[in-house]
Amino acid sequence: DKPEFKWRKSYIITKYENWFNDSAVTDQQTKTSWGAPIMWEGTFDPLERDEFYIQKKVVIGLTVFAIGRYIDRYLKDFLVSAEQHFMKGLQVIYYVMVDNVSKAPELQMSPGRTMNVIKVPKQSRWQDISMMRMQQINDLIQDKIRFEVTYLFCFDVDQVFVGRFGAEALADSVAQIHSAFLTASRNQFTYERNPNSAAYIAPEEGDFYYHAAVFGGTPYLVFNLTRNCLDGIIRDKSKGIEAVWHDESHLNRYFLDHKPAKLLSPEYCWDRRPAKYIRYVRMKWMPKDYKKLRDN
Ligand code: 2GW
Ligand code: MN
Repeated sequence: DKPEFKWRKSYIITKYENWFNDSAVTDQQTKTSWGAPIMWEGTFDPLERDEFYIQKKVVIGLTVFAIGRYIDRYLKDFLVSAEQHFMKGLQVIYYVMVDNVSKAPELQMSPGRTMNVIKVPKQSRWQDISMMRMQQINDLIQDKIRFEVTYLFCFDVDQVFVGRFGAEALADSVAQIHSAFLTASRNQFTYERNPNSAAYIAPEEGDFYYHAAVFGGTPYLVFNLTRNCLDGIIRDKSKGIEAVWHDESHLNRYFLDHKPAKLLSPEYCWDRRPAKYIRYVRMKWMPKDYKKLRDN
């Protein structure tokens, strides 16, 4: 008999805000123990980076999913803001995955930028909508993206770009530090703690808590990442278990074993705390009405 998967709504609504360590981001770690840079405003020269990548004629891919109510609620704001701030001046190909193609917004793209709208099936459980992105990204890299882009970024849709998100973020594999856990200690990280899950991380393990709302790298390495996460998700499903933070738990397991080449500071995916907590905000979460969007 299968356990029933239920979203712990009360947990989310009441406890979520408490996760945030309510202090300004001051001391900035700019390098990991394995030598990967952590990108903060002031640690790079934006013009120099852009020049280098424009001359190399790189093409940047971006995947984003909007299924069901997320199309109307988030997709247009995400894309319009990406046109203003994401890899400005570089060649960009958007891969917009929706369950209803006719609802995708029609936008005027800047020169050198194109948008593909791709129909994907709607999973009935929202946890599967989130997790099965790993499968759909993996399939699309295999069939299409690997022939078209130099680097690929994969994003949640419930966020907007508000500042530069440029070539400094490019690397072979890129992970996003979750803003809520920047100053948290390892035992506060919400890794999967069930040893039977493929996403299990032992209490004495872990580098950072990564946010699945942003990850990227070369198509080859994002292929590897999505394949690994998907395999873990499927293995868990066959045992009737599901990791506490779904695809994000598996992503954290993956990056523990395959250290990312570059980390993005929380400037690149900032929560909704006022900007006084951080020097520069590049992307920020959109408000979420959990009741309305998660009532299923
Ligand atoms: C998600 C939750 C509840 C109800 C609906 C959905 C939903 C998600 C949906 O109806 N339509 C949809 O397109 N999505 C896609 O999945 C969309 O791209 C969205 O950004 C993504 C992840 O769902 P989201 O953003 O509501 O979840 P978060 O912000 O709590 O995401 C973190 O945790 C997730 C796993 O629970 C993922 O790992 C995600 O990458 C994390 O940022
Ligand atoms: Mn999200």
